[in-house]
Amino acid sequence: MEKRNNWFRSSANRLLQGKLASPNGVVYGGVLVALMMLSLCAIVLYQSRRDALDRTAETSRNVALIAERDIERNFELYGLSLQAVVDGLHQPDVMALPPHLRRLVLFDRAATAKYLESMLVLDESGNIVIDSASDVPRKRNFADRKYFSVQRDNPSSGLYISDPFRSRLHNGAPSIVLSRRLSHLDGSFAGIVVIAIDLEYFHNLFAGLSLGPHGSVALIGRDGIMIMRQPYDPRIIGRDIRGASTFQRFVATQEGSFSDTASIDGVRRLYSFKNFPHLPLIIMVAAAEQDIYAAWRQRALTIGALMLGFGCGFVGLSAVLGAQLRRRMRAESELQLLARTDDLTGLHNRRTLGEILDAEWRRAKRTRTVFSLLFVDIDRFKAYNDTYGHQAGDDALAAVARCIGETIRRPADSAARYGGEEFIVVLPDTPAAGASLIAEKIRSAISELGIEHASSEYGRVTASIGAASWQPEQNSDVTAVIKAADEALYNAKTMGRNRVSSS
Ligand code: GH3
Ligand code: MG
Ligand code: MG
Repeated sequence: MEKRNNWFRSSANRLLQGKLASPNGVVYGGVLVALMMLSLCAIVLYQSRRDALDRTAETSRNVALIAERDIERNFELYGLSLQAVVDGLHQPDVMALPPHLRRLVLFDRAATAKYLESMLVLDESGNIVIDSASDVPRKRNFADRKYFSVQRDNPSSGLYISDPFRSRLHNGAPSIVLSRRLSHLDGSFAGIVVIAIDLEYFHNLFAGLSLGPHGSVALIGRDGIMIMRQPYDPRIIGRDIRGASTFQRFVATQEGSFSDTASIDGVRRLYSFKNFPHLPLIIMVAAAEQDIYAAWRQRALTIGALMLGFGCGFVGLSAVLGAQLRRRMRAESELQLLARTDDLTGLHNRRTLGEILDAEWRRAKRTRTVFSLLFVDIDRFKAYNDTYGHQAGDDALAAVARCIGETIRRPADSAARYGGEEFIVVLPDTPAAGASLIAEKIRSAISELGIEHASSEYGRVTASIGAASWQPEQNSDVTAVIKAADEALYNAKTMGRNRVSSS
């Protein structure tokens, strides 16, 4: 468990230091956070758009329900009044009454209701025989009306609601008629009783409803005839919309909601409809999608623009932070490199040499491998300085250092300036023979530089090299190896310089 925790902690640290703390990590992190904020904003806006739709659907359903109840209650009352007339006509006592009393008995106060144009009794030929408006029936014949022929030809029509028509008795006002059949005792047709209702009733009922600038509400017969529609257009009243795709869906189920484009004005709306439970009518309330989403769109634009600006700002800030971090890291690594290298030669400095020796020494001991070290000292360098000047001495030092660096090729090998004109080459995992070989290569490479040195017995800049190795079976430490290499170097010097000597 502890091991697992450690693993987790070190992975997290690696991730933090390696990825998130890197300049690119900061930028990617910023982009990720901005994207997450934008996605969250998009989800919230999408949800509020759906809420707007749901709320509208619910409001439409409620409006449809209330309109339906109002219409159905009124029609129930009209139906009862018609039934009362039918019943009264079967009473010989009532029929024996003088016309004005008979009128009072047959047509109660319902006949004076607002929007109720007239109540009439028609005989089997379609002539008015009893008129709610006057004791002397107006001389009109309605045998040509569809509601008359329907009742005449179908004994079982019951309460029949006509299609809208222009009333002859009321100066062409748009009306509908509710009718009931009168039968003789033998069941044969005796005429009809009708109530004519001014369509103004529906017009006023719908006009009071607030459905948005492009909303609409309509009352449609189940046979597809438009009875009333808001926004009101007299040309639409009585139109047959049986072929419209929306109507097909109205009759498919008792009630429901769906989105569709209206065949009448081409506006896309959310339709809520309900078939009347007791009448062959359908009420439809439709809200235009442009109205439903108008407020939402405004809000979405404002919030979306703000969030986008905020997200872009966040990404920009991350980019600036990332760039700053990159600059700092570069400066840090440059500083680190400076602290580790020797100014003049570009090789490792003495401090770094200490670290390298320490690490390689421990590794050699752990893996029990041979470890070699070369001590390089330029010959007669004091004389060189004296002859050619300090600046020339510096240049020669740098050239020799470059030469040493280029001669050691293995990545594990490293060279450092030990001090003055002395260098140490560390050769891990290299036996004495190999070390001597490399030392000889360095020596000849320095000599081949051909830097003139008049005060030297060789006439050119040369170096002496002392090599020492550590065997795993030896029980000594790194300073002993350095000392051995130094002694070997001393030997090389005493043996005539420009040579390699091994301890
Ligand atoms: P030997 O062959 O015995 O090594 O003779 P040497 O003159 O090289 O010996 P010594 O160690 O006495 O002299 C080293 C000289 O190297 C002293 C100094 O003039 C020169 N020197 C040391 N460091 C620098 C440096 O950074 N720049 C220059 N130009 N000269 C340096
Ligand atoms: Mg020296
Ligand atoms: Mg020297």
